[in-house]
Amino acid sequence: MDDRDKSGIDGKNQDLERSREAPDGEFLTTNQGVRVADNQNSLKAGERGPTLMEDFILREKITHFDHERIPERVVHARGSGAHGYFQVYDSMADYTTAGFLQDPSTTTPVFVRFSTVAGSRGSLDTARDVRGFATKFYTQEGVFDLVGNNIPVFFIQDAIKFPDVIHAVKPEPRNEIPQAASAHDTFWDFVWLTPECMHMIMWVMSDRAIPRSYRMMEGFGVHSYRFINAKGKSHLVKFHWKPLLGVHSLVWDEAVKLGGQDADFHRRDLWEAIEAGAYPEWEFGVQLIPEEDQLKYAFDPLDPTKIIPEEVIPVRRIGKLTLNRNPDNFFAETEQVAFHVGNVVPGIDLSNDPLLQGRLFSYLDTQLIRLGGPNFHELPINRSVAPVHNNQRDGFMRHTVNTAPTSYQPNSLGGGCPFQAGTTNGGYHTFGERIDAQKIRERSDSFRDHFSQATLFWNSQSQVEQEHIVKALRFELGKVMTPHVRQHVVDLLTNVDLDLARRVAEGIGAEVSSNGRAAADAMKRLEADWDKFGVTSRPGKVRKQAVERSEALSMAHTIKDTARSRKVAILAANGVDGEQLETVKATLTEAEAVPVLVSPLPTVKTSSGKALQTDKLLMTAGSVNFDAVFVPGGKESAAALQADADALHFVSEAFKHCKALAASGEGTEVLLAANIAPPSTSGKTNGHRATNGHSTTSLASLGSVFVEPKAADLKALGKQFVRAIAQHRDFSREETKQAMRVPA
Ligand code: HDE
Repeated sequence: MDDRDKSGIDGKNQDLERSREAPDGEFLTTNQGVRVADNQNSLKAGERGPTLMEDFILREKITHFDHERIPERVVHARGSGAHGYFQVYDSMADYTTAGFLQDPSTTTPVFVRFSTVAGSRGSLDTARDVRGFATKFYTQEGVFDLVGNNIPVFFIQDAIKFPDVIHAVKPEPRNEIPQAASAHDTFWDFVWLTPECMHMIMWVMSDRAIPRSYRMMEGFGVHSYRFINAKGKSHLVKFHWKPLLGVHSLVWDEAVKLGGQDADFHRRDLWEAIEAGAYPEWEFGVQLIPEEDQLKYAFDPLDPTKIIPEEVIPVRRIGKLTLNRNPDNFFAETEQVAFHVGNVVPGIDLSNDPLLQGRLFSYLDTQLIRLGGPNFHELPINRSVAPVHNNQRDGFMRHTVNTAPTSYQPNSLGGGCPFQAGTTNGGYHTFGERIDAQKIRERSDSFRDHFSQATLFWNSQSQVEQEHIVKALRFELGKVMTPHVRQHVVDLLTNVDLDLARRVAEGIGAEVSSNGRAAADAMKRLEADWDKFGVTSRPGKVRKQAVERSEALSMAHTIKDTARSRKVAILAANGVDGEQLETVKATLTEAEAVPVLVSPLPTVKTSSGKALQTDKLLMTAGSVNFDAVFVPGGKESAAALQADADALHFVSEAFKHCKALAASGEGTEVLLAANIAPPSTSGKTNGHRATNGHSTTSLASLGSVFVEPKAADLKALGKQFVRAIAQHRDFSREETKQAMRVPA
């Protein structure tokens, strides 16, 4: 008999209900349910006497407190999670028997945990780092975990190198410095000695490593997995998550400042969006390779340092993930959730990717130390909604009360239960891949091309994206104190792209030969030093990729059609023109953006005397917390803001970060006072002149700065503003930055 849960979308929520506790209207008790009469005073021998050992209430409370902490994850310690559901668009029966991928009417509850990798649990959200994107599908056939990242490749090809790369990136062993940062000697020392890192290095030095939001990141399964259909046919499959808000990033200066302004920036963003009903959504994509075609490409699909370019095999979008509920309790859910790449369901199988193979060991093992024993699958967030019956017994913290008279199989005393399912009753069946090989400790030759996809990534970036990669590398290597480490990373870059290497070298004082043999010279230098340190994973022949550029690799081509959930600061002080403020605010709200009143004052009085509650005091909210800024008119308000250095900095910083700006009426003068102007405007006399000589007409010539000095058509202003916010940033400002009067 099949007693599987059929409760669908709300299944996990109902399941969690069994474990929820709420104190509403209840008395305080001990853990034994005894009511506590006094929670303010311990039991003492007399008024001024010592506390008594006897005080079991005190001892229970303090003992529990002393044991509140569990070991944080060794990687991905800092995270943020949310509940949601998944729905497939069309049956995938041609490729897989996985039940949750058969029927568009099936909704599968999920829990997703996003994370940074290197930092500890209390570190900042906006560090330059890979982001984890781990999804637990509570399917009717058991739990399927897709434990992925926001970058489609990894640093290393073999699991045996994982402790090394993580030790290298973690704070240095002598002084535990720096926290949550790769910009230090040991990381880059590992990189130059591990050339297979180069493709991943390009991604982590790009703005992908500083996402604007968890909601605006792609996700990737990284490894090839397998889909198996009812006939037993196998396809290798790469999994993708494509965010419907597009893929957007911070700029580095912003990321650094957010570390101080709001270390919880990504957590808060996810939490607030879900609370506000702006549910984040991703489409689930697959790239499929028939089993027999594995070796047909210019990369080995088992090599986790390689992508399948989307031009070679398009990503087929097969379903949608929606996150619609915040956890009730961070520890119980986000901290205790335990993912495992070995949690697969029938129809989804593993590949021989040597990194995936090592992970299959690691994830179960790590939960034993982190969650203290083998029963972590019983924790509410981890337990399957499909029923669990087996002969596993006992262990620390066992929750299940097994009532059967037997705990072995085969048995007759327990009626033979639980029965083996076989494949006819939905039992998991492993793909019968034929393996006939000698045991070796070696890397496949098909894994040795370490540069061609790094070059593909570089070539696919926009001019601005390339410049950001150069700056990131200069920053990171600029913090490396050992000259030979810096030089050898540049030597590796020389083999990725000569122009890239030259630009980085220039900024950090490294060398690139100018004799036309730069790459060969760099490789010679590397080979000599690799010999000294016993490096065996040498690069082999560079393979010609099918494409020289791939649009999918650049964020410049992403979705830019919505201002939904974007935070817009409305900067105002007493005397603000309430009508201007409300008109633009209404347009923003209509576009589902989130207007936030920012002011030096806790309450703002409009020119008509209305009192508005400030949402964020200027001193608590830098412009880095917002996607765009609007400064409404009102003589008194504009004058106060022009006289306030923090307000001017707020505006000019948003401009520097290429964000959309708008101003109406006298608000325009605040922009001018903040020195926002294209270079040609200084000294021009047409248009409304501010005291510093810049003009509002010239402001209007800045693509994404919108001004209405006469406050005539504010609806049109609002609409233009919304369109610019949807563009995320106006990077043309960076392209011409050198020439522009941008305050530092
Ligand atoms: Fe992980 N990884 N990893 N990893 N990983 C962990 O498991 C490990 C790798 C990823 O939100 C740990 O429960 C090894 C690739 C995510 O709870 C640990 C190797 C990818 C998360 C572990 C890798 C990931 C983890 C630490 C190389 C992207 C957070 C805590 C063989 C495809 C999951 C834990 C969460 C967490 C081991 C490489 C993603 C130690 C040995 C590649 C998203 O088991």
